[in-house]
Amino acid sequence: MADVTLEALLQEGRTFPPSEDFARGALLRDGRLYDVAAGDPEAFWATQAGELLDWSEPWHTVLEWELPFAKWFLGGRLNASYNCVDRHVAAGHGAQVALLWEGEPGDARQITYAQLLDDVSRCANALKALGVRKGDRVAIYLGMVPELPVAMLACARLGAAHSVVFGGFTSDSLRDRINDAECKVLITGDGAWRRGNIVPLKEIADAAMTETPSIERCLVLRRTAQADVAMQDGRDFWWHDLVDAQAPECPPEPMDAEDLLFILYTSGTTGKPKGIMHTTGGYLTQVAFTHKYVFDLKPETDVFWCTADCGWVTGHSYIVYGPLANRATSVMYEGTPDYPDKERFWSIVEKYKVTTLYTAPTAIRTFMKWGTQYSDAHDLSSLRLLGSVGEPINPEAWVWYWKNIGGGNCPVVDTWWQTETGAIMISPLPGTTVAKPGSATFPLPGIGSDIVNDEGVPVPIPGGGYLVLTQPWPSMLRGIWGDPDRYRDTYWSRFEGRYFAGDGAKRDDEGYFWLLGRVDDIMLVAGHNISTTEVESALVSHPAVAEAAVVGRTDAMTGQAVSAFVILRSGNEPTDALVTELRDHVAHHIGPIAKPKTILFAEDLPKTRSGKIMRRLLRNVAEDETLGDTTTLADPSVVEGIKARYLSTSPDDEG
Ligand code: 6R9
Repeated sequence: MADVTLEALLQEGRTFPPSEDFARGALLRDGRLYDVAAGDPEAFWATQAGELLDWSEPWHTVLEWELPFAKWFLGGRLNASYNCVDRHVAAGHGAQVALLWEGEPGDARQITYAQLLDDVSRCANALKALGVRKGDRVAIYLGMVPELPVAMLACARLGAAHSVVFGGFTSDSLRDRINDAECKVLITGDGAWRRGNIVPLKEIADAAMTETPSIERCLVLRRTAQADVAMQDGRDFWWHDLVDAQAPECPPEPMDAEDLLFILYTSGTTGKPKGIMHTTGGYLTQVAFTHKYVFDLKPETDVFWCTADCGWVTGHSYIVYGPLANRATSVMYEGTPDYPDKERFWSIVEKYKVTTLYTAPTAIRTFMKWGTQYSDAHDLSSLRLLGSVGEPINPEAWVWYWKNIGGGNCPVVDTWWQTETGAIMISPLPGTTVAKPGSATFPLPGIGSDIVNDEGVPVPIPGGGYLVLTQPWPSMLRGIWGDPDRYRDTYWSRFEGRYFAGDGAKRDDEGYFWLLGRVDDIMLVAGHNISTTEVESALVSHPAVAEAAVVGRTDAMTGQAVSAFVILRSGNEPTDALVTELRDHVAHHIGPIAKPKTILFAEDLPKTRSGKIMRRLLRNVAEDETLGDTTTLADPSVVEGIKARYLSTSPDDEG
């Protein structure tokens, strides 16, 4: 996909060095760590593992690399729950708040490290009583309540791998994930709050459990206190009966560095979900390292808020394991940004004096669409650092975030990584990197990456192609549960000896990395590769546009033509004149080749439950095909609505 037009694509000239104030106080004030790591990556990671974690047994070998299978810190023993909780209490920090939990209907709980140790130990004892042993798998299907991280850490304490299933998934998805990993116990709740309504978790879990032969016991948390929750005798136990009755001491099981810590399913665009495996020592090392240095963490003064759900990898790594390993104080929020009102996020920032906010482009674009009145109404001056993850962030959204949320003085870290990478891989270091809006900047110290062409040959700077990772990293996936061949085929067969991430990327003339979206989404127009990200970013740079998704649709003249779906910022009208203006705007910013042939204004875009735009379905709409699998959508009605509008609007077919 290396292509001359890439050079002509969106030019982002703005640069943002860290403010002097921020740089002065930052943990890393220069780029020395890059050189240290590049000189000897294994020694670098060994230093981090030793500095950031407590080991009950030292490792004898840092890395064993039998492509594509890596083992880190061989011979080393440690326990993740001990590292996230016990050692902080032992060091005298028991009274520090670990979780500032904000419940959806407005209730709140503060959980100190000492309390967390009690809770995790009791929960671990309860799991033991239910028959959970080292090496077992436990499924967790809960909303965003403190008992979710407690349950994860309780599994880790016993050496049982958890498999967290996002609380918005259906009973079929839950069933398939339980069966794939043959989980022995399911932890769920009576219900979860969602925009003032109750999601009946136990009912959904019951439906799943009719076809999950491996499940022996089910632990049920009371959260919503609905009247009739069916409990099956001998199988189902209430959390408040069983967990609360346990002793608050439970010795952590010493685990081998390479013992499985968790399985997390990622659906990708097609096929059966993949059970991504992460192990204990390497994963914990890299999440602790990245959480500390990418977010410049000061455990004494920072209040860290990652807005993801624990059902995704971002929640695993930056709500649970990274922050707790680093003894951070974190906000955990049960609800959504728009309930009970559109000020919810900003009142939480103000209430808890959040210093570090880590959220997703989909949320930022939604805030842009709403306008600044909601954030303006709150004191956000506690913020000192902002982060983004999940999709490429359009330069305009980056600048909006920096200006309106960060007040123009917080660095923004755009962090690229995946469920498979376990932890952040490409990101600025906020005290030293000069940021460019829309660029994730550079691979972190200790990370090897490159951009290659179709033949796997590195593309010189500047230039674009496929993003690959060139050397093993501690938190890399150890495989796909039950399917080593699929692991090799999916990630290691496209380019020999290198990990293929599935994303397109380019480097500008200063070597900055720009992520261009999934390669499956790249369009081919009149022989030119055009990235969805760049056309979308050009559209979003127009003041009327909040969000855009573009796809290629078959075209007799050019092979494919660009089809755009656009969401306007509030206060703008969807007129024909605006269509013309937007097409010209793209032509002006990128070039005539990228000019959308059709533009449809929409109220919303089809997104996965974790907020990523699903272009595959928009392609179905644009091609007038029947819609493909919509089960991973957050709201399937959105794409049906777009389809109806698309069919009733005759596409504008002049060139
Ligand atoms: C952490 C997470 C991974 C895919 C990844 C890429 C996209 C994530 C990004 C980004 C551009 C960023 N992605 N962060 N693209 N810039 N900062 O999201 O994991 O759900 O497995 O998704 O998300 O396409 O390959 P996961």
